[in-house]
Amino acid sequence: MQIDVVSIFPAYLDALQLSLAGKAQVAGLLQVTTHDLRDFTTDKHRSVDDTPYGGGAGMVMKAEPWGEALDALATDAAVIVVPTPSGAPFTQRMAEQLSTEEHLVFACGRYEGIDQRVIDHAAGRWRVEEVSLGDFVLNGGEVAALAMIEAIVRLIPGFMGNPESLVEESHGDDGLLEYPVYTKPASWRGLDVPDVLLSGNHAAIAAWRREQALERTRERRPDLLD
Ligand code: 6GU
Repeated sequence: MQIDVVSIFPAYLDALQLSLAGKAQVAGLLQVTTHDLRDFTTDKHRSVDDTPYGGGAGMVMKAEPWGEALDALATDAAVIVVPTPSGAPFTQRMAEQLSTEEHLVFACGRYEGIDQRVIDHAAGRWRVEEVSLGDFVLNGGEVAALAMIEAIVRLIPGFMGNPESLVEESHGDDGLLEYPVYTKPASWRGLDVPDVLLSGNHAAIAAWRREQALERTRERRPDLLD
């Protein structure tokens, strides 16, 4: 998979060279390339933003550099991902789908967002997904893109050292949050690991874990049970 990320702060994405995503790149499963939006400007001030039509606070990212960047980077096979708090929710299902694509281009906006004509024009040429991480506001799309890319690339076949760890996790196929987990020692600061986990009774362990997952989901995310 090829991932291109366009941002005025490409260094935000440096963390992708670390850890598993870095190993996946060395192994050739993944290539992440970051780009500075200002390299696609043509004016001497390399300006990327301007005041909003209609007035209001803040600045809007200009269409021209984004148009040039997408023209230069997006192949016919590309899916354009635009992280924005006004996007559709980014979900595990979306991560699974995007992990099957051969080329993703992340367009990271700052300020009040990108001129809407960039998205509308791109949508005539590529699949464009405007996506949000949740109901809170970040200063720009970079941290959101980092999170989305990690969620996506860990699903690429061969990426995880132990693919079993993808099988039972929160937001998996059963739609429940993950059950609590424990490791040695069996007793720590007066707190004991639940007896059933030491019983060796695999059916009882599975039943306990399912009950815990249900209880957690009821408590924290009742919307997932509807
Ligand atoms: Cl995708 N972008 C920004 N700027 N803020 C967010 C977000 C995305 N998701 C949640 N908050």
